[in-house]
Amino acid sequence: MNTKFDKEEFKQAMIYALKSKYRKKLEDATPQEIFQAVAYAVKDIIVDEWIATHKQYDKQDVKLVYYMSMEFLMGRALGNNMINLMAYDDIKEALEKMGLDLNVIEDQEPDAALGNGGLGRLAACFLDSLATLGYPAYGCGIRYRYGMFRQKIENGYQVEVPDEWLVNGNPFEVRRSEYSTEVKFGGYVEEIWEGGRQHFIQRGYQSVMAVPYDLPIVGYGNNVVNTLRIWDAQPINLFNLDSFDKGDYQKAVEQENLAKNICEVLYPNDNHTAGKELRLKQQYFFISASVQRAVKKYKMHHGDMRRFHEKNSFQLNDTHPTVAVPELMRILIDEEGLTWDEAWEVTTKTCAYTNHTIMSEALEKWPIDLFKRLLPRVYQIVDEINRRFVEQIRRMYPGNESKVANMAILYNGQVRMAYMAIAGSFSVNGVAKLHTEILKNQELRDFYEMTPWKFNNKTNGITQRRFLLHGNPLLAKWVTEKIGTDAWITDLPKIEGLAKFAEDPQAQKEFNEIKYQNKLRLAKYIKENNGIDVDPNSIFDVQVKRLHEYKRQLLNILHVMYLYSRLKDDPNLDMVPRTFIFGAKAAAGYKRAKLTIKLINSVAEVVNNDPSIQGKIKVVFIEEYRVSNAEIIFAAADVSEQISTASKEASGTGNMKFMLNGALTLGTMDGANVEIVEEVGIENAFIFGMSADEVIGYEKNGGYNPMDIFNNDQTIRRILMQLINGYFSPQNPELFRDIYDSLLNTKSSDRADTYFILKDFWSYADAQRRIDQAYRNREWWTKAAILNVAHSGKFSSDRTIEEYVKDIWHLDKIKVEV
Ligand code: 26W
Repeated sequence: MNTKFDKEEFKQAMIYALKSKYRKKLEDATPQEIFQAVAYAVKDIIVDEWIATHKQYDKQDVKLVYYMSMEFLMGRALGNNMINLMAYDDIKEALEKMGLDLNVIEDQEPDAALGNGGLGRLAACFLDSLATLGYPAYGCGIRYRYGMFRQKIENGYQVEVPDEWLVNGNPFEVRRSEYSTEVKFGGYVEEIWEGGRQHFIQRGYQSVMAVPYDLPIVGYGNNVVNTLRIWDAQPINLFNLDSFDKGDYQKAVEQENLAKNICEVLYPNDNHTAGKELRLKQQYFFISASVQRAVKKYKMHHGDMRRFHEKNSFQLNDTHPTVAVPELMRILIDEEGLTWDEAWEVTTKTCAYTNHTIMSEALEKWPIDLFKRLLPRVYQIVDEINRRFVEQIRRMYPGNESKVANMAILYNGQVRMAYMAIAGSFSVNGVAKLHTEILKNQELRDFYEMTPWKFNNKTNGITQRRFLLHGNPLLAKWVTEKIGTDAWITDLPKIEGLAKFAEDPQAQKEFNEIKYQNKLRLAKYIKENNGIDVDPNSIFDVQVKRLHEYKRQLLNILHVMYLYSRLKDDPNLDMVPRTFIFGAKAAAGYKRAKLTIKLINSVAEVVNNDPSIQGKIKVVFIEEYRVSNAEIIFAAADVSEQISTASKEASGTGNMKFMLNGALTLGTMDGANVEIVEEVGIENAFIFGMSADEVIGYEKNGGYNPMDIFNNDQTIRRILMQLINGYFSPQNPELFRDIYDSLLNTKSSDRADTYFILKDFWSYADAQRRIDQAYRNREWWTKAAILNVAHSGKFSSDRTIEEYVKDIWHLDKIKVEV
């Protein structure tokens, strides 16, 4: 309960917002207008704390972390803000008194989908934890006009629809034009001597004005409100010049277009770089603006730029913000007059880099020509960073040019961003234990050998405030009742207190009832959104995440096809009814991923409409998987599918959200699954498949030959033939040929079955069989589910953030009184 909350005051604030924003009375307002009014009333409460927090920053002269990220997958803000203000129940009641339903109001808010998947959602969880723990922090990103596309499923195919998330305005944002700053592109560098030193001046450039919008990040129950600052681009108004010649006019038009394009849209690629010029523009745009602001802010209270790192850390969320390294160098040298060595010292004590993937397609490399043309001065600095770095490599490994080839930042006509991030940072971290080991021993081995002290692990986490307290209110309330405290909300390991109820019959009954209610809630959602009836007594077996070959949704659906064939052979087959639930967006240009969505929907079409199998299997593809419906999905899951090819999933965070909500993991020993099993015990999960070492071993030897399996295994052959004989696509038997080929390499020159789907098939099917058996023993299953919740304590992003603070950022907490 928030002691400062006053229902009457809240109501008046709402009514005032309706009046001033829409000239309306409550009874005439639309649901969207009511949402806006509620949000403004909530913002009213937030702003006082927001101001107080920033006053406190100044007063304590705090060190700040800037979390630099091209993606922040925030989801909806209203519910979470109310929860963190500890005013959720009060507001809910106040609204009920006015005859308003909070759930309906929350559903009016579009998701802020300024991210693709795991990396973007992690950034959002981190902001929540930073504020809740009272650490001074800014998120720095881009205010995309269109976020992640909205997904429609038409005739089984994914169709992308623009995400116009800002059409009704964003009630929580505050435009801070007073902090606008210019960002320059292109032109050339003029070098002049003046005052006994060389100066570099960018000429003939185009520029845009970066305008920040601030979003409040409310800490849980501590009066702390941090800031997510997202930048918009505006043209610099050359038309206002008193006189301009033709050249200026041309330039003005070009600059206007540049500004219009930069923040237009989030690139919807996950783990795959398209190497587009506009993306590099986006990167430099938000980084230059953020770094300029950070420097200005520092200078308001400090004189010595050589001590900048004592008050600032820049955390680079993957390689996307890496241009922060040369940009900080540029500002320190060109604008602040530091020497190269001084500037390098500051930069490498300010920047820290997090790696989120080992997928080679995801490694960002920019053609030198493009980089130089777009960022001429920054490129000169990159060139010098590289020159010195290569020199250092040669000193360490005289005569060993392969080390240079393996590590140089500029190589083969490209700028290798990951290598620049490593060279320019004092810390390089992976996102789960296994992932960090693979970085050290395989992917980044040479860098690890050279500078082992830079490398460290920070296993990811998730915020329990959104994914339990908000997403699963029934379970949240039950946890608090059982363990006799709500301390888990800010101290998740406390949830361990549940373990002693795992076998208690009464507790089991209550737990199962809650799971059942959550399954009803999801069934209702599926009925409303997909028109499919699902049985809440069936096992809800869920795989929700981005669609990617390495995540192996294909393995899942092939297994469904296998089960279906068994049921066709034997309609009386004894199995617990199962609902296979999928949710995934495929990158718009990723053909095979999109075809996999079509395959899932085609199988669903056949299976769901075949009365002969008596409803034993249902397949559901949930359209438009996103943060807001994820909360409903996790709460309802029995089985959490985490089946990536071992070594490929850096961490995964969905796996943690399922665990927290009492689903059992069906997974490979990959990413954070390894640590989940460590916490909950392998006996309370269903683990299968090749190990990371085995996979890496095969890869080093050019893969394996899936044809051996195909030729010798009738069952697998039968399933695969269904991909090319029209079994699920009678109108077009060739429809799934590409998927078939990807597994068997009959035409293409790529290696076949790169993700070891056939090789892991029987091991997966066996794990699925064990699930079927285990679910029949309701006491056992419920016990295991409760134990999963009880042992999820490690996976709070609060723990992760404390580790970043202790090992990397070294921040002090602030205390805010209002
Ligand atoms: C350049 C295109 C691009 C876009 C996004 C390349 C790479 C990415 C991200 C690294 C993809 C991503 O979201 N990675 C995920 O990060 C999560 C948070 O650390 C991990 O839990 C996931 O395992 C990882 O796939």
